[in-house]
Amino acid sequence: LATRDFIDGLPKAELHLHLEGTLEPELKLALAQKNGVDIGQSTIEEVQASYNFNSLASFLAVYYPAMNVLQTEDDFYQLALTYLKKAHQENVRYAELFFDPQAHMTRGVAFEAVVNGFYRACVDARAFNVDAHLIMCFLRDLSAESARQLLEIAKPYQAKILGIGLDSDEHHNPPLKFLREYGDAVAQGYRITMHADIDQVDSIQHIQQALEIIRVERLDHGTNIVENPDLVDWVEQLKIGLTFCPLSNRLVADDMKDREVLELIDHNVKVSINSDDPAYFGGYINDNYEANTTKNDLTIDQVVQLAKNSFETAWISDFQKQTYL
Ligand code: ES4
Ligand code: ZN
Repeated sequence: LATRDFIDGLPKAELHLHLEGTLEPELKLALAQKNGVDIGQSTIEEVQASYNFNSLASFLAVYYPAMNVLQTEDDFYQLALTYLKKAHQENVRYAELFFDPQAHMTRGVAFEAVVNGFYRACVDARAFNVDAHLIMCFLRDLSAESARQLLEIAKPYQAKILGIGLDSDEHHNPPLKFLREYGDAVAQGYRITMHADIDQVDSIQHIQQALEIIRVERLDHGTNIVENPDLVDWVEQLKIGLTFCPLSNRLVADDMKDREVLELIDHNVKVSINSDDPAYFGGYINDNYEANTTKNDLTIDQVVQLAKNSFETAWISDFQKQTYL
């Protein structure tokens, strides 16, 4: 069995983390006070008591309003740099980080404040040897038109953004809703991934659209792909990464998906362990590794394989991969 000490010391890549999901109660309260934003809570205990969810919808209902405390470029910088220091402590050497510009622009924050603040933190993290990059997500419950406008607005900033993702409420918002925008993103040179949240309505159809039609390079969550052996073969053959988030699944879907992950490891699928929204789901990357290791009695070899998978499915050159593996 791999111990917590072993997990802590292992070099890892983080591939599924929402920067807005790293907003800890302390920083949330400090920014609320600084910016004069009423969040309805005034103590850490009150904020923690509001983290009370049992579904994706109930989580998102707490998550988006909390973002009101983020107002200036420096706020975004501070949020991301605080996370990146934590990542460094946990031996994360490489990170691809989601952010949701539309969640900020719809409340009057300029795109450039968001991207410049987050990007500056990624640059500064190089000083402590974390190589971090940004993945810009479309909110899938907003229109395809809104996503297309976001791609336009992002054009002058494209050098600061590595890839495109898709998140928020999946119900009635299938991958094909964004077929054209994903095509445009690829044509512009972005890498592409998207969420396929577990146990959503039409989950397997969504995974199939994402893989066969949109042709994503990774799939975020997506572990219930085990229901369909043909799709498992597809991701194994094409070495498509699945970014699994145990603590998130346990809280939002009441199921850590431990058996599914064992099955994927056995099928040589490049599944990795990640944090999703660590300030909300009770732990950062090493807590996620530990939770799944304990649940599945993972051996050292299996844990090493999961960490290797994180680098192998990162959007870096083979040369850079060899420096980590
Ligand atoms: C998310 Cl758990 C989850 N699902 C979908 N979208 C998200 N954005 C942040 N966390
Ligand atoms: Zn996510």
